[in-house]
Amino acid sequence: MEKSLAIIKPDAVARNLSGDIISMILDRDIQIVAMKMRHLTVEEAKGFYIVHQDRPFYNDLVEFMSSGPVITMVLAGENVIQSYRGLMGATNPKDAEPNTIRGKYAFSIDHNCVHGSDAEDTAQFEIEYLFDNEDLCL
Ligand code: IDP
Ligand code: MG
Repeated sequence: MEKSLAIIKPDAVARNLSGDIISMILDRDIQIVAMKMRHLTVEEAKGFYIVHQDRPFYNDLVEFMSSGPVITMVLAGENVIQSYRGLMGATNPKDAEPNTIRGKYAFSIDHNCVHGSDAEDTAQFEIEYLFDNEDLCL
């Protein structure tokens, strides 16, 4: 079973969108096998987004992701990485379909409500970064 790491970002948690976002995930027949609410430190957010360290938006992204509580989840299912990315919608909500999470709720590219792993190797890094193996209910 493929796994992906999902985050409900601080903007969506603060706007009380977590319940609907979780429903949208479960309605897609994606399984949630671990879930934890947490407030990432700046250092934790920096490490999580280390692949983007040379991008111009890195510091803003780190500041945003550590600005308030997030909900972190491990998703499981067949082809879950691509199916959850499809459900999230495009990075820039202006390009996201209306029935996607970002299309429905996000206001801007830097406050876009959700994160999802983009490949098997990044999923493995992100899951191990935020969860212990025994946290997963497989
Ligand atoms: P993704 O979240 O759709 O995988 P990535 O390219 O991996 O998109 O970028 C990670 C996050 O960085 C995005 O979700 C978004 O919040 C932020 N980001 C990406 N590109 C930009 C940009 O051009 N300006 C500001 N923030 C950006
Ligand atoms: Mg990404």
